[in-house]
Amino acid sequence: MKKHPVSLPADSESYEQQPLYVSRRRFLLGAGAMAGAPLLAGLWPKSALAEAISQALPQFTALRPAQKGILTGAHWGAFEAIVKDGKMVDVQPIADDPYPNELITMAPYQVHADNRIKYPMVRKSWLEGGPGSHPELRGRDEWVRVSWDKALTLVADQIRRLEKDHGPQSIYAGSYGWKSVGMLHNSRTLLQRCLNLAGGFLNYSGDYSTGAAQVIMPHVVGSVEVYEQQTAWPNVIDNSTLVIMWGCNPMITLKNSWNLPDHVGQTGFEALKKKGTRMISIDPVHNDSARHLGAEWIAPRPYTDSAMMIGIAHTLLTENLHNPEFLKNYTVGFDKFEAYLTGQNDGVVKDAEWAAQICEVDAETLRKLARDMAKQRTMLMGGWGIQRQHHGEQQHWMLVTLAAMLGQIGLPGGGFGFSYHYSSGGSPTAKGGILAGISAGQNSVGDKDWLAASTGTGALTPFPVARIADCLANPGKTIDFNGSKITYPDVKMVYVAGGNTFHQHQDINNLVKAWQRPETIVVNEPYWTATAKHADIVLPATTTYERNDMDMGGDYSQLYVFPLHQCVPPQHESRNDFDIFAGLAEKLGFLQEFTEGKDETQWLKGMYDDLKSQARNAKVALPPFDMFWASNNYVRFPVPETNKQWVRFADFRENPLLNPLGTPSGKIEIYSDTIAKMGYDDCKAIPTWMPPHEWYKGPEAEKYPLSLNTGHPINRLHSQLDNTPLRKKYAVADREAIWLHPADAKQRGIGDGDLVRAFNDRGQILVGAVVTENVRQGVVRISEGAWFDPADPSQPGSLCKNGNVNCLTFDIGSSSLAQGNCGQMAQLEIEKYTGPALTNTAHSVPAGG
Ligand SMILES: Nc1nc2c(c(=O)[nH]1)N[C@H]1C(S)=C(S)[C@@H](COP(=O)(O)OP(=O)(O)OC[C@H]3O[C@@H](n4cnc5c(=O)[nH]c(N)nc54)[C@H](O)[C@@H]3O)O[C@H]1N2
Ligand SMILES: Nc1nc2c(c(=O)[nH]1)N[C@H]1C(S)=C(S)[C@@H](COP(=O)(O)OP(=O)(O)OC[C@H]3O[C@@H](n4cnc5c(=O)[nH]c(N)nc54)[C@H](O)[C@@H]3O)O[C@H]1N2
Ligand SMILES: [Mo]
Repeated sequence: MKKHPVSLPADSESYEQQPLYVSRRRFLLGAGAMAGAPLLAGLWPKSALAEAISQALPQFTALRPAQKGILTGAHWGAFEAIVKDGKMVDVQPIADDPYPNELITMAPYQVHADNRIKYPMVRKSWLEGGPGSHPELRGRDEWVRVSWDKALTLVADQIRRLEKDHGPQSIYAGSYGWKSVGMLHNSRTLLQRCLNLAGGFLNYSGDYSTGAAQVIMPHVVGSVEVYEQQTAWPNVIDNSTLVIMWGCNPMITLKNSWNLPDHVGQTGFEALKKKGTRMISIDPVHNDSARHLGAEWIAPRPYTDSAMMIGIAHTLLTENLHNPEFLKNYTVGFDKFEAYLTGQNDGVVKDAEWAAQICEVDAETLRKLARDMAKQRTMLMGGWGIQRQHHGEQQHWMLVTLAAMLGQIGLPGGGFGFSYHYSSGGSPTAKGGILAGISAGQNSVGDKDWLAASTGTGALTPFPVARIADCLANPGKTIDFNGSKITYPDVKMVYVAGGNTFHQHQDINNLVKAWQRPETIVVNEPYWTATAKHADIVLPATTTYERNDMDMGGDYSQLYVFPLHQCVPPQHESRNDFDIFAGLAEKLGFLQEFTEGKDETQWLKGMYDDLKSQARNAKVALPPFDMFWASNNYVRFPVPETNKQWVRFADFRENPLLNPLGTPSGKIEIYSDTIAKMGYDDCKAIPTWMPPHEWYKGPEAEKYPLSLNTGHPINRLHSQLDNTPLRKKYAVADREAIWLHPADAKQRGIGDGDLVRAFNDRGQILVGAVVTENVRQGVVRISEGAWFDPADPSQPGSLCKNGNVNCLTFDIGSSSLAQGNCGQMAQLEIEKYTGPALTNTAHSVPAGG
């Protein structure tokens, strides 16, 4: 099979016993003893060993001749850390990173940040009054320092009590979030491993990234699609003559990856630019990618994309630009969609004029787009912001429908791709092996009776992740989800390790209230984030640079294996999440099961040995673990030539009977009988335009005329790095920036650099004005990720002094089908801020901390 499924590797098993960190000193001694390698001087010298091996084994690269530091890395890239006197002082990118990312320069500031959590801490009222004491004081109570032993005892006691008295569904330990790279020190997995051994826990399904798309796509094309390998970049560069970036800002979003990035995606876009391939960006924001790549800019009204696509489809149909042959052989239900386009049933013709009065892109531009797409080899690259919306399912369904009408799916350089902007989808897949990380184990669910009583089935059903506030606030409530019903249990404890709920979730002021329902909230964190500040017990966690680990580089390419060497000792009293959960496991009586008797090095060696035997099967030789580790070098696997020309859906196109899609019909479903049978009025059986919950034409627009765009930040990963000096690059008057159009600014007397209050009925935030023609009039852009910092934490809805945009978004599901989040939309108003001067305290340490 030519398929390149990219799923996160199945977690492996291994674990360690007396974890605690391996100190830098012990580590060096150990490494030296293992390999007899010339690396004992403290900093890694030019590695003669690496050179020697790489001559014998080309995949064990010696691409870093000027090695200066210790090889480690992050979501933003692999790099060498320069350490002096036990402090990280500088970094340099690895030599063959084709597109180094400035974010790596913040590593020293991450390690030595002023707002690290230094010690285990307990919220005063909780410590004094026990679980459930004064939950309204979360976020403003005092903190009390306790010993590790005391902190672990407090947490273990709650886990034990709740598992016994209220069952596993009373502990929400899903802990959604981007944590850090590393296959061993994987905070969320470790949390779940511990809670599984304790008797089970409540989990979530889906994610904040593609909540809507990943649920609708299996009904349409038989796979989640958003995380699948794409037609390989060399093939796109050779064959595509028109590239549409639909709500897609790849030069920014490709900076970071789930694993370490290979940064191949940016080189693909650069190659298109160099070749002069025509590119069009469809986005209410003239985004950085469009500007850098010289793409044409078409700016629809936000949240109206499916109407715009439907209008284009109508032109394709009526001007006979569609491909009936393809529709007949490879899709089902086009006739029903055609009836919708022509208004057969509702009397509304969905032509370009109809679309134009919704999306406010003129009809002639839409018709021209249709003609341009049809007359050449067109690749539709869909970003994900367009589906992080009410009815967000429709956008990707419509993009697939457009591509199906064009009939180029499965042809070189044609069709659609939903991850060219993410983790380098389309970076050709290498041949070697995949690291399997530590596993969460089974959700064993100790006492089945609890579940039978609470769910009627004996199975613990995860809830769609973005329903968390709804779930916490409404035990017993039942919601629809993808054809089934989910009833929320009564959550009494929340445990977060590696996520930032008070950034990621919509309508933060609503979350503040829902967050007061559980009795106990535990957070493992390196920093005093808003989530940590709103906990009862915080356990200080290390950063990647304080521990040894390994990870893949290139989510889709599986191109590299990077060692992540410990650079400095754990700061203050912080511990690795592994050690924190091993400590809990010990208190709960299953230390051996948790660690499997292995320490950090043994776990890493086990993972590497497993990888090495996969590589051997693929006829790729790797050095033994000790040598790999001692050399301070990384592996770069070879990429087979055939993978460089791999075309997504080519096999399906070649023979749809032999290679059917995973849909009920085996074909692309423009009409889904499965969805029809669910009978939802907010997700129908064909892609449909439905006005969203809030938009510029809704009644809410009278009071709140501006449409919000909350794209992903240029110089952060979500909330990560907001507490570093890189914020000087984007913060305005020390607040998150708001980009607004000159006409909107003028109308309100706002000038560049002014402090602005942005508000609606849900909340208000302080932001700094950037007046720019790079946003469409009527639209404001505030990136997601600024740390929540309420001016008066005792007053829900008080002004957020740092500009957290999720104070303005609303918290409803995208539809009954997917229940994805709607983070990319809201109506709001802004005014020049004239109130008292307010100090930004988002990155400061709370009282007692
Ligand atoms: N309005 C709006 N909201 C959005 C979005 C949007 O577009 N608009 N985007 C959404 C999307 S796509 C996503 S993925 C989410 C992201 O939401 P999150 O994943 O919650 O965001 P991060 O800022 O990456 O938070 C990760 C947290 O883990 C901590 N951490 C890092 N390493 C470790 C570790 O080793 N151990 C422990 N214990 N903690 C660690 C970091 O300090 C940080 O606080 O946000 C979503 N929210
Ligand atoms: N630098 C950086 N890179 C990242 C991340 C990060 O935080 N920072 N996060 C990572 C993660 S977890 C994810 S999920 C991905 C996110 O990848 P995406 O979800 O694709 O990124 P966004 O920036 O949310 O949205 C992409 C573009 O969609 C546009 N857009 C928003 N609303 C609309 C609309 O209604 N119509 C149209 N046509 N366009 C619209 C935005 O203006 C933006 O330019 O990025 C990943 N990469
Ligand atoms: Mo995401």
